[in-house]
Amino acid sequence: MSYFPQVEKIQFEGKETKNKFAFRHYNADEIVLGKPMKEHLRFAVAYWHTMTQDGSDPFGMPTNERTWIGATEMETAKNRVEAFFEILEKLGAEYFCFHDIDVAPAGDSIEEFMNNLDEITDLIKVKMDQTGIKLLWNTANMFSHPRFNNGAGSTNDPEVFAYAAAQVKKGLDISKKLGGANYVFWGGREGYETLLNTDMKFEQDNIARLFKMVIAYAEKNGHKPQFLIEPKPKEPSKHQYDFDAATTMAFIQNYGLEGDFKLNLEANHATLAGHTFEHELRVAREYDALGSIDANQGDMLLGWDTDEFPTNVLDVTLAMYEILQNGGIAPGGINFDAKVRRSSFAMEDLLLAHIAGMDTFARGLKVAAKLIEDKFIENVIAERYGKWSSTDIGKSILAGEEDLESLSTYAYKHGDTIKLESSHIEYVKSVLNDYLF
Ligand code: XUL
Ligand code: CO
Repeated sequence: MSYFPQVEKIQFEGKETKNKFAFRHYNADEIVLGKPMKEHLRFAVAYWHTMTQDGSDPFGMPTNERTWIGATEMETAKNRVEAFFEILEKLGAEYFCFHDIDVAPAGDSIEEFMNNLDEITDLIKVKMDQTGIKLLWNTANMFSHPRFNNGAGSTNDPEVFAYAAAQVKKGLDISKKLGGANYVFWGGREGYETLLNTDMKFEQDNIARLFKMVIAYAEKNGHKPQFLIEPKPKEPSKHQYDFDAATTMAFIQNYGLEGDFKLNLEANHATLAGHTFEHELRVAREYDALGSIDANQGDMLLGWDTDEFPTNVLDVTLAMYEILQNGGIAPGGINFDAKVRRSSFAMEDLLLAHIAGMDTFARGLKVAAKLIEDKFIENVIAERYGKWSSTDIGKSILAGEEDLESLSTYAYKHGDTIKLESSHIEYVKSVLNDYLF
């Protein structure tokens, strides 16, 4: 049975097409910088927003029309697997991501939950084998259930810590069964409400303790995906420990988790932290820790995580520039951690929204590739720092031949005749616009 009988596999038809179920820019096999677009972009669909989001918000009831709701929770879960793979295949998206509770009902006990997970992930495996679609990452939802209201790894209750460990162990077993390339930790409630009752050091030590158990188990289990931490500064916690890329790298280094752990960076989380997305990607890249991305966009007029589908070509271009400069995103990918707006409630909006996101990333990729081919940004930067290589004083500072005294002597001699160069930022931005339009 088909959930989208009116839609065939989405094809690339180019910018002029009037067919809304067509790609206007994403052409999977088109070569960009020596590689097919699909290998650069490694698109993934997120189970939670696509299959379980119902369109409700704090002020209103569900709006989404979803034809996979069955008579029981298990029936719905099974229908969702069918529908999800139809969406992946029709979009030509080769990867997917999910939380444990997205795919299987929690049941009435931990045992029932785990059994449900086994049954549904067996079904998912059959679909993966049939279609060749791969698991980019899975994760354990350790933030929705009331037991986690004081955190999971950072909880004040060791029994909750044990429950979290059981969920992660299961997540790793599922990752092994499905050949997951990465495994994500987003610390939804790994943070605090008030320092009046919080031992911050103890909580962070315990998160690291859980992560070390994870590494040990993965090694023993014979399946070690790339572990990724997904930073976010707030929401649902008032303050989350993995605030942004730099804070999370400090955590990773502080606890000696480098290499095993990299970052999964999300655009809307970057903006919530007061950064651009490209800033977060650059920070990760400089630590050799750019693992994967959650593609979406926030609304600059709102202060929360709106998880919109990415449609801003400038932002995506600058993100793709970082990804290309990183040598690509594999074994990570571009996961649409994005949901349709409440008023886009039709089934077909799930396809249209992903087409919009994929087309935007295709455009961003093409523009970023052109910027690299033309060495546009490279030249701007080389020129801005040019004096470090064109002057004797620049060269000798970099060669380690100077100290405070010698530089002080130099400054006394030349300090009043420094000739500054303008950065011409407006000109640079205007030329960048020529690349976009
Ligand atoms: C929440 C968020 C999560 C993670 C996975 O803001 O981004 O969906 O991506 O837990
Ligand atoms: Co995310």
